[in-house]
Amino acid sequence: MSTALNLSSSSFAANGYLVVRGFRNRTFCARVRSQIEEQLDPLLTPAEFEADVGYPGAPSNRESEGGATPRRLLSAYSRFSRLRGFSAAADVAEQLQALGINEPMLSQCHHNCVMTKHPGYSSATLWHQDVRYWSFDRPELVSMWLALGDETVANGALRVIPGSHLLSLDRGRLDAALFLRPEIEENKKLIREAVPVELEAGDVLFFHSRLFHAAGKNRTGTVKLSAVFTYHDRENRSIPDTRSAQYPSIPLL
Ligand SMILES: O=C(O)CCC(=O)C(=O)O
Repeated sequence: MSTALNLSSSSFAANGYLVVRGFRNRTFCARVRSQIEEQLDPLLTPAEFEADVGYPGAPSNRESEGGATPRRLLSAYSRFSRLRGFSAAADVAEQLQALGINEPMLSQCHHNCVMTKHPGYSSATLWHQDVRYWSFDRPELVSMWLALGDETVANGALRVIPGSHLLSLDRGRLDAALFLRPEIEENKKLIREAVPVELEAGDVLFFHSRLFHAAGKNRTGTVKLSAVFTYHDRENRSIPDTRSAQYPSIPLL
């Protein structure tokens, strides 16, 4: 169990993200990685492939070179016992409460995955807000990103635009898939404010569902593994008949 909580919510409220260093130790991360590695070769399902998302740098289809590269191992809560324990742990609940999620519920519908950013065929993720495809009463969810190894710009660490969760942008600044249109002058200015979030194994990034973020390809020779879970308040319900309501959420308290 970690004691590395950061219970100050003011920087999260202003910036839309918070890094808590050393939330878990390297031994824990190594144990989680070994559970994950057992499911990477041969690849166990459910999984999402780089070829499925069509992001820049992704193989064009599953049959092309690199087309079998996984992007995420899905349903992490139910398939990895160590991540199940971690994602619903008391200190996670306490940290989420400090960030304004009073009665945290883990969504099984969104994230709930291990991101597997492979060398060679990983893609870049353009600037987006996660909540764009999610359906809740209020767009106020928090995701928790656990680095299972070191995350650097070279292996595709996340970049975030501090404070962008507070912006309300005209629809015209986003493309058809709701990514920021990089050719627009105002967007160029916004993107210049971005900062990389470099993490060491065991560090955790909490980020608001409206925070604009992006990530590059993995340009190193080693796969980058990160576990990601999303939480909402019990009072912030998913809209019936949407993808967000497909599976029940898990109460942490
Ligand atoms: O690691 C990446 O490529 C970015 C992932 C991401 O932003 C997301 O899944 O929302």
